[in-house]
Amino acid sequence: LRERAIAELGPITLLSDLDEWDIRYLGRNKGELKNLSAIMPKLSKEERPVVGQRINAVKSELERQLSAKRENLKQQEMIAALEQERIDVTLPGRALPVGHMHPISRTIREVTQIFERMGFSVVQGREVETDYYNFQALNVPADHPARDMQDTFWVNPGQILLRTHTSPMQVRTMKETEPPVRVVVPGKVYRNEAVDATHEAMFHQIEGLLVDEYCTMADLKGCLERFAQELFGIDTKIRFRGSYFPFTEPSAEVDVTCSSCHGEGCRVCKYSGWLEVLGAGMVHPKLLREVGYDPTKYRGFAFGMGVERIAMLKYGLGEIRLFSGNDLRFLRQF
Ligand code: FA5
Repeated sequence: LRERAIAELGPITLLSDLDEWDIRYLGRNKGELKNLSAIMPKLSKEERPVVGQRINAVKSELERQLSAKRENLKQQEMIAALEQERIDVTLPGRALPVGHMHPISRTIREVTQIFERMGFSVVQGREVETDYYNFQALNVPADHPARDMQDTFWVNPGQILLRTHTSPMQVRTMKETEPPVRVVVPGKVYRNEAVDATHEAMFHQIEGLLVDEYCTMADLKGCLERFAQELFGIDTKIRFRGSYFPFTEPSAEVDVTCSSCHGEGCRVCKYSGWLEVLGAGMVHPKLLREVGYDPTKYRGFAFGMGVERIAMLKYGLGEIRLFSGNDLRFLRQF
């Protein structure tokens, strides 16, 4: 048995063959050595220790040879692998695909940077708000018709909601800080809205708020004109149209000249030459009182702009749904 086992071990070159050999001779179940031990009970008392010792000696020897062979084969496999997988370190590397900023994130960054240069700081609000901050504190009581201006996604009807605009941050900011206040607040907002080419149910706004002892509608106009010219170019004009928001008085909707149509009218602005991008006004004295400011001493202006609408203007797009459509062919153009 010993001679046969050793003779068979010699020519083995594969680790898998070696495992088979191991099972055949040394296997604990049906290995040949094990089978040999089965004759022990048939031997006489004197023969048993002699035969037993001999079997053990062969077993140890085969085990030793097996592990030596295994080491040897492993090394050979490694050498072969190293030979085969040789790497040419002088080859140029493969370029990895690099991601980039989403056009909406980029627009938010450009807009907030313009306001930062005018002395505003950027703060973040929360997307899940209370009825108090989204409506009541903004002078929209429970039965007020202005609630219908923005259809609401409720988390807990009448109490918790997905904010319909970034204006709740006006109240939160004023409650937390003493005047003077100068902040812009970018973020997502949600409206239960019929979606079309210019309306999304989830979109982004940037809120602006300034409160100081001296502050007029002219400051608001100057600030927004400067913003529009920095973002869209020095020839850009803005236009104020009288409007209504419960939290500003007076209120206005602000349009900017469409930079896509070069005077002829285009799909982006529906051939009018103007595109509405934000709502604005002077902070209502009721809000100032609500947060504990003295309305005879302080005044403020606020505005809220739609980021998608601004990006549409900037990039000459007629379809708002492209931004959230996840079509890489669209996104890779930015
Ligand atoms: C508001 O949300 C007010 N909170 C804005 C405001 C802030 C007024 C501070 C006064 C003072 P409005 O609902 O008009 O207003 O929305 C503001 C802007 O968001 C719009 O001018 C438009 O650019 C954008 N917008 C509104 N609805 C949608 C929509 N469904 N999809 C994409 N953009 C929208």
